[in-house]
Amino acid sequence: MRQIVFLFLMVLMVSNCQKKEKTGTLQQPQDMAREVVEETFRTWQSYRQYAWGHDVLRPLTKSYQDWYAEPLYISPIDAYSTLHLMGLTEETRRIEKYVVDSLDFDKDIDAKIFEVNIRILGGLLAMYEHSRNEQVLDKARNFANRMLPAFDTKTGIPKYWVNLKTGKARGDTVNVAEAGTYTFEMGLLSYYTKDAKYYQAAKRATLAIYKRYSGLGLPGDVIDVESGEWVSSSSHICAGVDSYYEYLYKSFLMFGDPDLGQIWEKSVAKIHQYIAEEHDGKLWYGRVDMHTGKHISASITLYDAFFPAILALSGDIDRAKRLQETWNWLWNSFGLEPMVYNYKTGQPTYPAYDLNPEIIESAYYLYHLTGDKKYLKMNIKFWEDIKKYCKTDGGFASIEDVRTMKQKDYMPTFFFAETLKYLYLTFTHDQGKFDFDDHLFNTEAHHFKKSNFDYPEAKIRLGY
Ligand code: DMJ
Repeated sequence: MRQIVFLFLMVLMVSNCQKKEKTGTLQQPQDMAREVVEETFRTWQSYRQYAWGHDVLRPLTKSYQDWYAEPLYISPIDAYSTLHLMGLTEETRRIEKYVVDSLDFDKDIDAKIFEVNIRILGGLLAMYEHSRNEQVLDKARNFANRMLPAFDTKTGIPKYWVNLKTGKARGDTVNVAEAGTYTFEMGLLSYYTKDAKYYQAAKRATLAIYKRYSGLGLPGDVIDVESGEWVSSSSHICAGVDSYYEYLYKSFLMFGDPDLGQIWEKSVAKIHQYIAEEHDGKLWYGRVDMHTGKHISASITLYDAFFPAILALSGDIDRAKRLQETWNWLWNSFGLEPMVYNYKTGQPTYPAYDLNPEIIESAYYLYHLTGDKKYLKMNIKFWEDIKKYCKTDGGFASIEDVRTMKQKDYMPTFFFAETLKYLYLTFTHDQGKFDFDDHLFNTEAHHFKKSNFDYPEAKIRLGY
Protein backbone atom coordinates (compact mmCIF):
# COMPACT_ATOMS: atom_id res chain seq x y z
CA MET A 1 0.00 0.00 0.00
CA ARG A 2 2.82 2.43 0.97
CA GLN A 3 4.48 1.63 -2.35
CA ILE A 4 1.30 2.53 -4.28
CA VAL A 5 0.98 5.84 -2.42
CA PHE A 6 4.67 6.56 -3.13
CA LEU A 7 4.22 5.78 -6.85
CA PHE A 8 1.09 7.94 -6.99
CA LEU A 9 3.03 10.85 -5.44
CA MET A 10 5.88 10.38 -7.92
CA VAL A 11 3.50 10.43 -10.90
CA LEU A 12 1.92 13.61 -9.51
CA MET A 13 5.32 15.28 -9.12
CA VAL A 14 6.48 14.35 -12.62
CA SER A 15 3.25 15.59 -14.20
CA ASN A 16 3.54 18.84 -12.24
CA CYS A 17 7.11 19.30 -13.47
CA GLN A 18 5.99 18.69 -17.05
CA LYS A 19 3.20 21.22 -16.63
CA LYS A 20 5.68 23.81 -15.33
CA GLU A 21 8.01 23.14 -18.23
CA LYS A 22 5.11 23.55 -20.63
CA THR A 23 3.88 26.80 -19.17
CA GLY A 24 7.54 27.87 -19.16
CA THR A 25 7.78 27.53 -22.91
CA LEU A 26 4.26 28.76 -23.50
CA GLN A 27 4.80 31.93 -21.50
CA GLN A 28 2.78 34.84 -22.78
CA PRO A 29 4.60 37.77 -24.43
CA GLN A 30 3.37 40.13 -21.69
CA ASP A 31 5.02 37.89 -19.07
CA MET A 32 8.23 37.90 -21.08
CA ALA A 33 8.03 41.70 -21.37
CA ARG A 34 7.61 42.01 -17.60
CA GLU A 35 10.59 39.74 -17.12
CA VAL A 36 12.72 41.81 -19.51
CA VAL A 37 11.83 44.95 -17.55
CA GLU A 38 12.67 43.23 -14.25
CA GLU A 39 15.98 42.01 -15.61
CA THR A 40 16.78 45.44 -17.06
CA PHE A 41 16.04 47.04 -13.70
CA ARG A 42 18.06 44.43 -11.81
CA THR A 43 21.02 44.92 -14.14
CA TRP A 44 20.68 48.70 -13.97
CA GLN A 45 20.71 48.53 -10.15
CA SER A 46 23.86 46.46 -10.39
CA TYR A 47 25.43 49.10 -12.64
CA ARG A 48 24.43 51.77 -10.11
CA GLN A 49 25.81 49.83 -7.20
CA TYR A 50 29.12 48.72 -8.69
CA ALA A 51 29.91 51.01 -11.61
CA TRP A 52 28.07 54.34 -11.20
CA GLY A 53 29.90 57.19 -12.92
CA HIS A 54 31.92 54.76 -15.04
CA ASP A 55 31.54 53.46 -18.56
CA VAL A 56 30.91 49.74 -18.25
CA LEU A 57 29.74 47.21 -15.66
CA ARG A 58 31.92 44.15 -15.03
CA PRO A 59 29.24 41.67 -13.98
CA LEU A 60 31.42 38.85 -12.64
CA THR A 61 33.71 40.79 -10.33
CA LYS A 62 30.94 43.35 -9.68
CA SER A 63 33.17 46.22 -10.58
CA TYR A 64 33.64 48.63 -13.49
CA GLN A 65 35.78 49.42 -16.47
CA ASP A 66 36.35 52.70 -18.31
CA TRP A 67 37.08 52.97 -22.00
CA TYR A 68 39.69 55.68 -21.54
CA ALA A 69 41.80 57.21 -18.76
CA GLU A 70 38.72 59.16 -17.65
CA PRO A 71 35.12 57.90 -17.73
CA LEU A 72 32.56 59.21 -20.22
CA TYR A 73 29.47 57.77 -18.52
CA ILE A 74 28.71 55.64 -21.56
CA SER A 75 26.43 52.97 -20.00
CA PRO A 76 23.87 55.42 -18.55
CA ILE A 77 23.80 57.56 -21.70
CA ASP A 78 23.28 54.41 -23.76
CA ALA A 79 20.73 52.99 -21.30
CA TYR A 80 18.57 56.13 -21.13
CA SER A 81 16.31 55.54 -24.15
CA THR A 82 15.61 51.94 -23.12
CA LEU A 83 14.80 52.88 -19.52
CA HIS A 84 12.58 55.67 -20.86
CA LEU A 85 10.70 53.27 -23.13
CA MET A 86 10.16 50.89 -20.20
CA GLY A 87 8.72 53.72 -18.10
CA LEU A 88 11.53 53.68 -15.50
CA THR A 89 11.20 57.42 -14.97
CA GLU A 90 13.01 57.77 -11.67
CA GLU A 91 16.08 56.26 -13.31
CA THR A 92 15.88 58.38 -16.47
CA ARG A 93 15.54 61.55 -14.35
CA ARG A 94 18.61 60.51 -12.38
CA ILE A 95 20.64 60.09 -15.60
CA GLU A 96 19.38 63.36 -17.06
CA LYS A 97 20.28 65.23 -13.87
CA TYR A 98 23.78 63.74 -13.80
CA VAL A 99 24.34 64.61 -17.47
CA VAL A 100 23.25 68.21 -16.96
CA ASP A 101 24.89 68.84 -13.57
CA SER A 102 28.02 66.75 -13.59
CA LEU A 103 29.06 65.59 -17.04
CA ASP A 104 31.91 67.56 -18.54
CA PHE A 105 33.42 66.53 -21.86
CA ASP A 106 36.48 68.76 -21.49
CA LYS A 107 38.73 65.76 -20.98
CA ASP A 108 42.20 65.19 -22.28
CA ILE A 109 41.42 61.83 -23.86
CA ASP A 110 41.45 60.53 -27.41
CA ALA A 111 37.97 59.18 -28.11
CA LYS A 112 37.13 56.75 -30.92
CA ILE A 113 34.90 58.88 -33.07
CA PHE A 114 32.66 56.12 -34.46
CA GLU A 115 31.81 54.62 -31.09
CA VAL A 116 31.20 57.88 -29.26
CA ASN A 117 29.04 59.16 -32.10
CA ILE A 118 26.55 56.28 -32.02
CA ARG A 119 26.54 55.86 -28.24
CA ILE A 120 27.19 59.29 -26.67
CA LEU A 121 25.92 61.70 -29.31
CA GLY A 122 23.11 59.30 -30.30
CA GLY A 123 22.23 58.73 -26.63
CA LEU A 124 22.20 62.44 -25.77
CA LEU A 125 20.06 63.26 -28.78
CA ALA A 126 17.58 60.58 -27.72
CA MET A 127 17.61 62.07 -24.21
CA TYR A 128 16.75 65.43 -25.73
CA GLU A 129 14.10 63.93 -28.01
CA HIS A 130 12.34 62.36 -25.03
CA SER A 131 12.89 65.08 -22.41
CA ARG A 132 13.06 68.27 -24.51
CA ASN A 133 15.51 69.53 -21.91
CA GLU A 134 17.51 72.26 -23.69
CA GLN A 135 20.47 71.72 -21.36
CA VAL A 136 20.75 68.19 -22.71
CA LEU A 137 20.78 69.55 -26.26
CA ASP A 138 23.59 71.92 -25.21
CA LYS A 139 25.57 68.92 -24.00
CA ALA A 140 24.97 67.13 -27.31
CA ARG A 141 26.09 70.18 -29.27
CA ASN A 142 29.11 70.62 -27.03
CA PHE A 143 30.06 66.99 -27.62
CA ALA A 144 29.56 67.17 -31.41
CA ASN A 145 31.70 70.32 -31.56
CA ARG A 146 34.48 68.34 -29.94
CA MET A 147 34.07 65.60 -32.56
CA LEU A 148 34.07 67.90 -35.60
CA PRO A 149 37.85 68.54 -35.82
CA ALA A 150 38.25 64.86 -36.75
CA PHE A 151 36.43 65.57 -40.04
CA ASP A 152 38.98 68.19 -41.04
CA THR A 153 40.89 65.95 -43.48
CA LYS A 154 41.63 66.14 -47.22
CA THR A 155 38.84 63.70 -48.06
CA GLY A 156 36.37 64.79 -45.38
CA ILE A 157 36.47 61.27 -43.93
CA PRO A 158 37.11 61.61 -40.18
CA LYS A 159 40.24 60.39 -38.48
CA TYR A 160 39.90 57.48 -36.07
CA TRP A 161 40.45 59.35 -32.80
CA VAL A 162 39.86 62.88 -31.59
CA ASN A 163 41.09 64.48 -28.39
CA LEU A 164 38.02 65.86 -26.62
CA LYS A 165 39.94 68.71 -24.99
CA THR A 166 42.42 69.80 -27.66
CA GLY A 167 40.58 68.72 -30.82
CA LYS A 168 43.76 67.07 -32.08
CA ALA A 169 42.81 64.14 -34.28
CA ARG A 170 44.87 61.09 -35.21
CA GLY A 171 44.52 57.76 -37.02
CA ASP A 172 44.65 57.93 -40.81
CA THR A 173 43.10 54.59 -41.67
CA VAL A 174 39.48 53.86 -40.90
CA ASN A 175 37.00 51.30 -42.07
CA VAL A 176 33.89 52.22 -44.05
CA ALA A 177 31.60 52.12 -40.99
CA GLU A 178 33.99 54.44 -39.16
CA ALA A 179 33.98 56.72 -42.22
CA GLY A 180 30.27 56.87 -42.96
CA THR A 181 28.09 56.31 -39.87
CA TYR A 182 27.34 59.94 -38.94
CA THR A 183 24.54 61.31 -41.13
CA PHE A 184 21.80 60.15 -38.76
CA GLU A 185 23.08 61.73 -35.51
CA MET A 186 24.58 64.78 -37.22
CA GLY A 187 21.37 65.23 -39.22
CA LEU A 188 19.30 65.15 -36.03
CA LEU A 189 21.62 67.67 -34.42
CA SER A 190 21.49 70.00 -37.44
CA TYR A 191 17.71 69.76 -37.38
CA TYR A 192 17.42 70.52 -33.66
CA THR A 193 19.99 73.35 -33.71
CA LYS A 194 19.26 74.70 -37.23
CA ASP A 195 22.99 74.57 -37.84
CA ALA A 196 23.78 72.66 -41.04
CA LYS A 197 27.48 72.22 -40.33
CA TYR A 198 27.02 68.88 -38.56
CA TYR A 199 25.06 67.19 -41.34
CA GLN A 200 27.33 68.74 -43.97
CA ALA A 201 30.44 67.21 -42.37
CA ALA A 202 28.78 63.82 -42.06
CA LYS A 203 27.43 63.83 -45.61
CA ARG A 204 30.78 64.87 -47.06
CA ALA A 205 32.37 61.82 -45.42
CA THR A 206 29.66 59.52 -46.80
CA LEU A 207 30.02 60.97 -50.31
CA ALA A 208 33.80 60.54 -50.08
CA ILE A 209 33.24 56.79 -49.71
CA TYR A 210 30.70 56.66 -52.52
CA LYS A 211 33.01 58.59 -54.90
CA ARG A 212 35.62 55.89 -54.41
CA TYR A 213 33.45 52.86 -55.30
CA SER A 214 35.08 50.53 -57.84
CA GLY A 215 33.94 50.20 -61.44
CA LEU A 216 31.64 47.40 -60.26
CA GLY A 217 29.94 49.79 -57.86
CA LEU A 218 31.44 48.36 -54.68
CA PRO A 219 33.44 49.98 -51.85
CA GLY A 220 36.45 48.37 -50.19
CA ASP A 221 36.57 48.14 -46.42
CA VAL A 222 39.52 50.20 -45.13
CA ILE A 223 40.55 53.60 -46.47
CA ASP A 224 43.21 56.26 -45.89
CA VAL A 225 41.45 59.47 -44.79
CA GLU A 226 44.08 61.80 -46.29
CA SER A 227 44.97 60.14 -49.60
CA GLY A 228 41.54 58.59 -50.17
CA GLU A 229 43.26 55.36 -51.28
CA TRP A 230 41.75 52.02 -50.36
CA VAL A 231 43.92 50.12 -47.89
CA SER A 232 41.79 46.98 -48.23
CA SER A 233 39.73 46.10 -51.28
CA SER A 234 37.59 43.51 -49.56
CA SER A 235 33.91 44.38 -50.08
CA HIS A 236 31.22 43.09 -47.70
CA ILE A 237 28.40 44.03 -45.33
CA CYS A 238 30.15 42.68 -42.22
CA ALA A 239 31.49 44.49 -39.14
CA GLY A 240 33.56 47.39 -40.40
CA VAL A 241 31.09 48.33 -43.16
CA ASP A 242 27.59 47.41 -41.86
CA SER A 243 26.25 50.70 -40.47
CA TYR A 244 27.49 52.72 -43.48
CA TYR A 245 24.80 50.96 -45.53
CA GLU A 246 22.30 51.20 -42.68
CA TYR A 247 22.68 54.99 -42.50
CA LEU A 248 22.32 55.51 -46.24
CA TYR A 249 18.78 54.20 -45.99
CA LYS A 250 17.79 55.38 -42.52
CA SER A 251 19.05 58.95 -42.99
CA PHE A 252 17.26 59.07 -46.32
CA LEU A 253 14.04 57.97 -44.59
CA MET A 254 14.48 60.40 -41.72
CA PHE A 255 15.45 63.55 -43.62
CA GLY A 256 14.45 62.83 -47.22
CA ASP A 257 17.87 63.64 -48.70
CA PRO A 258 17.54 62.06 -52.18
CA ASP A 259 21.33 61.69 -52.61
CA LEU A 260 21.44 59.16 -49.81
CA GLY A 261 18.38 57.33 -51.14
CA GLN A 262 20.00 56.96 -54.55
CA ILE A 263 23.30 55.74 -53.13
CA TRP A 264 21.42 53.18 -51.03
CA GLU A 265 19.49 51.89 -54.06
CA LYS A 266 22.62 51.56 -56.19
CA SER A 267 24.66 50.01 -53.38
CA VAL A 268 22.14 47.41 -52.32
CA ALA A 269 21.68 46.22 -55.91
CA LYS A 270 25.44 45.56 -56.15
CA ILE A 271 25.48 43.83 -52.78
CA HIS A 272 22.90 41.34 -54.02
CA GLN A 273 24.59 41.00 -57.40
CA TYR A 274 28.13 40.35 -56.18
CA ILE A 275 28.23 39.57 -52.48
CA ALA A 276 25.21 37.30 -51.92
CA GLU A 277 25.75 33.59 -52.41
CA GLU A 278 23.92 30.34 -51.80
CA HIS A 279 25.75 27.76 -49.78
CA ASP A 280 24.30 24.54 -48.40
CA GLY A 281 20.80 25.72 -49.23
CA LYS A 282 21.20 28.97 -47.29
CA LEU A 283 21.66 32.61 -48.23
CA TRP A 284 24.98 34.18 -47.15
CA TYR A 285 26.76 37.48 -47.71
CA GLY A 286 30.52 36.83 -47.73
CA ARG A 287 33.44 38.96 -48.95
CA VAL A 288 34.43 39.77 -52.53
CA ASP A 289 37.18 41.78 -54.19
CA MET A 290 35.78 45.24 -54.95
CA HIS A 291 37.43 45.32 -58.41
CA THR A 292 36.74 41.81 -59.71
CA GLY A 293 33.67 40.78 -57.71
CA LYS A 294 35.42 37.46 -57.00
CA HIS A 295 34.51 35.79 -53.67
CA ILE A 296 37.57 35.92 -51.45
CA SER A 297 36.25 34.82 -48.08
CA ALA A 298 33.30 33.12 -46.43
CA SER A 299 34.06 34.74 -43.11
CA ILE A 300 31.09 36.59 -41.64
CA THR A 301 30.42 38.38 -38.33
CA LEU A 302 27.36 38.31 -36.12
CA TYR A 303 26.98 42.07 -36.71
CA ASP A 304 25.83 41.19 -40.26
CA ALA A 305 22.52 40.05 -38.80
CA PHE A 306 21.48 43.73 -38.96
CA PHE A 307 20.89 43.21 -42.69
CA PRO A 308 17.51 41.40 -42.60
CA ALA A 309 16.15 44.35 -40.59
CA ILE A 310 17.22 46.97 -43.10
CA LEU A 311 16.16 44.80 -46.05
CA ALA A 312 12.72 44.33 -44.49
CA LEU A 313 12.45 48.04 -43.74
CA SER A 314 13.22 48.82 -47.37
CA GLY A 315 10.49 46.43 -48.55
CA ASP A 316 12.61 43.42 -49.51
CA ILE A 317 10.76 41.06 -47.19
CA ASP A 318 11.57 37.84 -49.08
CA ARG A 319 15.33 38.26 -48.89
CA ALA A 320 15.05 39.47 -45.30
CA LYS A 321 13.14 36.31 -44.35
CA ARG A 322 15.62 34.01 -46.07
CA LEU A 323 18.61 35.70 -44.47
CA GLN A 324 17.02 35.64 -41.03
CA GLU A 325 16.61 31.86 -41.44
CA THR A 326 20.37 31.63 -41.96
CA TRP A 327 21.07 33.59 -38.78
CA ASN A 328 18.52 31.63 -36.81
CA TRP A 329 20.16 28.41 -37.95
CA LEU A 330 23.59 29.68 -36.89
CA TRP A 331 22.37 30.78 -33.46
CA ASN A 332 20.71 27.43 -32.85
CA SER A 333 23.78 25.51 -34.03
CA PHE A 334 25.66 26.87 -31.01
CA GLY A 335 23.02 28.12 -28.57
CA LEU A 336 24.35 31.69 -29.07
CA GLU A 337 26.06 33.17 -32.13
CA PRO A 338 29.84 33.18 -32.62
CA MET A 339 31.34 36.59 -33.37
CA VAL A 340 33.09 35.39 -36.55
CA TYR A 341 32.09 32.27 -38.49
CA ASN A 342 33.20 30.72 -41.76
CA TYR A 343 30.20 29.33 -43.59
CA LYS A 344 32.32 27.19 -45.91
CA THR A 345 34.40 25.46 -43.23
CA GLY A 346 31.53 25.51 -40.74
CA GLN A 347 33.92 26.76 -38.04
CA PRO A 348 33.71 29.78 -35.74
CA THR A 349 37.00 31.65 -36.12
CA TYR A 350 36.31 34.01 -33.24
CA PRO A 351 33.86 32.20 -30.97
CA ALA A 352 32.88 35.02 -28.57
CA TYR A 353 29.33 36.33 -28.08
CA ASP A 354 29.15 39.81 -26.57
CA LEU A 355 25.41 40.06 -25.84
CA ASN A 356 24.94 41.56 -29.30
CA PRO A 357 21.49 42.62 -30.53
CA GLU A 358 21.44 42.33 -34.34
CA ILE A 359 19.66 38.99 -34.79
CA ILE A 360 17.06 40.10 -32.22
CA GLU A 361 16.64 43.46 -33.96
CA SER A 362 15.96 41.70 -37.27
CA ALA A 363 13.47 39.27 -35.70
CA TYR A 364 11.66 42.27 -34.18
CA TYR A 365 11.45 44.10 -37.51
CA LEU A 366 10.24 40.96 -39.25
CA TYR A 367 7.66 40.28 -36.55
CA HIS A 368 6.24 43.76 -37.03
CA LEU A 369 6.44 43.78 -40.81
CA THR A 370 5.10 40.27 -41.49
CA GLY A 371 3.01 39.58 -38.39
CA ASP A 372 4.40 36.03 -38.45
CA LYS A 373 4.58 34.62 -34.90
CA LYS A 374 7.66 32.63 -35.89
CA TYR A 375 9.74 35.79 -35.33
CA LEU A 376 8.22 36.32 -31.89
CA LYS A 377 9.20 32.73 -31.10
CA MET A 378 12.74 33.39 -32.35
CA ASN A 379 13.14 36.24 -29.88
CA ILE A 380 11.65 34.15 -27.08
CA LYS A 381 14.28 31.51 -27.83
CA PHE A 382 17.13 34.05 -28.05
CA TRP A 383 16.07 35.54 -24.70
CA GLU A 384 15.87 32.08 -23.08
CA ASP A 385 19.39 31.31 -24.30
CA ILE A 386 20.77 34.64 -23.14
CA LYS A 387 19.31 34.01 -19.68
CA LYS A 388 20.63 30.46 -19.67
CA TYR A 389 24.21 31.28 -20.56
CA CYS A 390 24.81 34.96 -19.77
CA LYS A 391 22.74 35.81 -16.69
CA THR A 392 24.79 36.35 -13.55
CA ASP A 393 24.28 37.71 -10.08
CA GLY A 394 25.70 41.03 -11.17
CA GLY A 395 23.80 41.43 -14.46
CA PHE A 396 24.61 39.69 -17.75
CA ALA A 397 28.04 38.61 -18.98
CA SER A 398 29.50 38.29 -22.45
CA ILE A 399 30.69 34.85 -23.51
CA GLU A 400 34.29 34.06 -24.34
CA ASP A 401 33.54 30.97 -26.41
CA VAL A 402 30.10 29.78 -27.54
CA ARG A 403 31.41 26.21 -27.65
CA THR A 404 32.12 26.16 -23.91
CA MET A 405 29.86 29.06 -22.80
CA LYS A 406 32.66 30.36 -20.57
CA GLN A 407 31.64 33.82 -19.37
CA LYS A 408 33.79 36.95 -19.46
CA ASP A 409 33.71 39.88 -17.09
CA TYR A 410 32.21 42.51 -19.39
CA MET A 411 28.74 43.80 -20.19
CA PRO A 412 28.83 46.09 -23.25
CA THR A 413 26.78 49.27 -23.10
CA PHE A 414 24.71 48.21 -26.12
CA PHE A 415 23.17 45.44 -24.03
CA PHE A 416 21.17 48.20 -22.32
CA ALA A 417 20.71 50.30 -25.45
CA GLU A 418 19.82 47.62 -27.96
CA THR A 419 19.47 44.00 -26.88
CA LEU A 420 17.08 44.56 -23.98
CA LYS A 421 15.18 47.20 -25.94
CA TYR A 422 14.50 45.03 -28.99
CA LEU A 423 13.40 42.15 -26.74
CA TYR A 424 11.05 44.44 -24.84
CA LEU A 425 9.64 45.89 -28.07
CA THR A 426 9.03 42.41 -29.47
CA PHE A 427 7.25 41.16 -26.37
CA THR A 428 5.10 44.29 -26.02
CA HIS A 429 4.47 44.53 -29.75
CA ASP A 430 0.92 43.22 -29.69
CA GLN A 431 -0.09 45.72 -27.00
CA GLY A 432 0.35 48.39 -29.70
CA LYS A 433 2.03 50.88 -27.34
CA PHE A 434 4.98 51.68 -29.61
CA ASP A 435 4.40 52.95 -33.14
CA PHE A 436 7.13 51.19 -35.11
CA ASP A 437 6.11 52.82 -38.38
CA ASP A 438 6.63 56.29 -36.96
CA HIS A 439 10.09 55.58 -35.53
CA LEU A 440 13.63 55.08 -36.71
CA PHE A 441 16.48 53.71 -34.62
CA ASN A 442 20.08 54.80 -34.89
CA THR A 443 22.54 51.94 -35.17
CA GLU A 444 22.73 51.85 -31.36
CA ALA A 445 18.90 51.51 -31.19
CA HIS A 446 18.22 55.01 -29.89
CA HIS A 447 14.75 55.75 -31.22
CA PHE A 448 13.41 58.93 -32.81
CA LYS A 449 9.96 59.83 -34.07
CA LYS A 450 9.85 60.28 -37.85
CA SER A 451 6.88 62.64 -37.64
CA ASN A 452 9.00 65.09 -35.61
CA PHE A 453 11.09 65.72 -38.73
CA ASP A 454 9.55 67.48 -41.67
CA TYR A 455 11.29 66.98 -45.06
CA PRO A 456 11.05 70.57 -46.44
CA GLU A 457 12.27 71.86 -43.09
CA ALA A 458 15.08 69.25 -43.02
CA LYS A 459 16.18 70.38 -46.47
CA ILE A 460 16.68 73.90 -45.11
CA ARG A 461 18.14 73.03 -41.72
CA LEU A 462 20.48 70.31 -43.00
CA GLY A 463 21.36 72.32 -46.10
CA TYR A 464 21.00 69.57 -48.71
C1 DMJ B 1 26.53 48.35 -31.75
O1 DMJ B 1 27.42 49.15 -31.06
C2 DMJ B 1 26.06 49.05 -32.99
O2 DMJ B 1 24.91 48.40 -33.41
C3 DMJ B 1 27.08 49.04 -34.09
O3 DMJ B 1 26.61 49.56 -35.30
C4 DMJ B 1 27.64 47.66 -34.34
N1 DMJ B 1 27.12 46.71 -33.45
C5 DMJ B 1 27.14 47.00 -32.05
C6 DMJ B 1 26.42 45.92 -31.28
O4 DMJ B 1 26.67 44.64 -31.75
